[in-house]
Amino acid sequence: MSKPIQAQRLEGVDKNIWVEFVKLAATYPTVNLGQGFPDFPPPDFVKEAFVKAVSAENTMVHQYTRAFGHPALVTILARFFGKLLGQELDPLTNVLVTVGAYQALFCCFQALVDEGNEVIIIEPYFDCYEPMVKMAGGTPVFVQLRPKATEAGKLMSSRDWQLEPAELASKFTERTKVIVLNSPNNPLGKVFSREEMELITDLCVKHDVLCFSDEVYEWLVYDGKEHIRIASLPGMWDRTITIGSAGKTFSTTGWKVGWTLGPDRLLKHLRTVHQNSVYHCPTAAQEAVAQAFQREFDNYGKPDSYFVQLAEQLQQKRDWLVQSLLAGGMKPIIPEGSYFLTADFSEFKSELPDLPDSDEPYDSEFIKWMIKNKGLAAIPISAFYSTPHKRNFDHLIRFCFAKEDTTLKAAEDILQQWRLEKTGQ
Ligand code: IK2
Repeated sequence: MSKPIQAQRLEGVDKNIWVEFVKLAATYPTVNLGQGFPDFPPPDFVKEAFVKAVSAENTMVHQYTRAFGHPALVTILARFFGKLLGQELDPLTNVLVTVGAYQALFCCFQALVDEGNEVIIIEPYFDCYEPMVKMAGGTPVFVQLRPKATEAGKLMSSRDWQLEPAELASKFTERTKVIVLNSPNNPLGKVFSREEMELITDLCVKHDVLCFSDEVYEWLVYDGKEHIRIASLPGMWDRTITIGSAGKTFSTTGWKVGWTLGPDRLLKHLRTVHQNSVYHCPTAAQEAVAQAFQREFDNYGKPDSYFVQLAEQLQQKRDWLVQSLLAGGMKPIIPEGSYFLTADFSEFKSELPDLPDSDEPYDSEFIKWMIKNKGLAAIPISAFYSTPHKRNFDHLIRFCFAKEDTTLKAAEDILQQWRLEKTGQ
């Protein structure tokens, strides 16, 4: 008998929504509101920092740097986030630089989740959490954000999606090792309130559970909403790993610079995974991100701060897309943060020819049809749910509004034209 080729840990984790939908959007001419990246350039000071890094007289910027983070970057990250977390951070032991937030997440699960451990994931969730838990040998346990009924005539907000405290508490068992928190959340854009964070904190402390807090959209909060860092709540620093992304922070997703912040007792195990996998991240991009953070440190909270400006810009883009979708006949859920907006497309259900034999969720079929027939790309919400729940919300699709005004205008035109065709007016 021939030997099995595939390692068992890859069982059931081979499909990936990004591989499939990025390819589709590239195959057909589309206005791409699918994958979460800005199609506008990063600010000049960020681009200049990169150019300066590679043209610097210090030729060592072209060589390996410190495995766990370029010294200039870990130093400024420790200063910057130490202030925000109310915690003295040691650049060498409390910060680890990674290949984007994606590798940060991978290090967390590989380092701290074992066979038999349960990991609580809040649905809808950034899709990679589930396969990463499984590859580490753990068991994902899902708890849903439940949409509350809204007043007639009022648009739903991501704030209306809430955890049921008793339901959440029931998921914590002796086997629970970690809860994953993502605020602002991808895909809904929900920004968890202090009360919701306190509920999670109490349960983590009571059951001795760790928290992986994915905060890649930390600067992208709207309408004066506050981003709360769970590691800053009493009792949480010592049990939390905070994950960040320069891609989302400086509109440079292609640089793939990310980081984790946390106590040495946790980070030392992440360093073991890191040194035995990628070992080290590109030096020049780290140097540029360090310079960009230094500039933001000096401008913190001021009108010149990119973090302030980017949130203002994106709030306007969010509002534009909300109006376009409403005019086009979809019902948007207003996000309080992130790059994303989720919309109900139930009114369009009759558009698609019947596909009785398809075992694919309806939202996925709909987007494939929309890409091919209308030239507009989005991402199905079913991709952000576990298999048993995928069909419960397949009347929703996710749009990315971190796009040039010309892209948003092109999307508006498509929706308008589509509406005209539907209504015949
Ligand atoms: N965590 C979350 C919540 C993310 O959204 C991302 C980036 N994903 O964006 C693609 C999309 O949803 O369209 C990451 C982590 C990974 O971040 P990075 O690019 O720094 O690896």
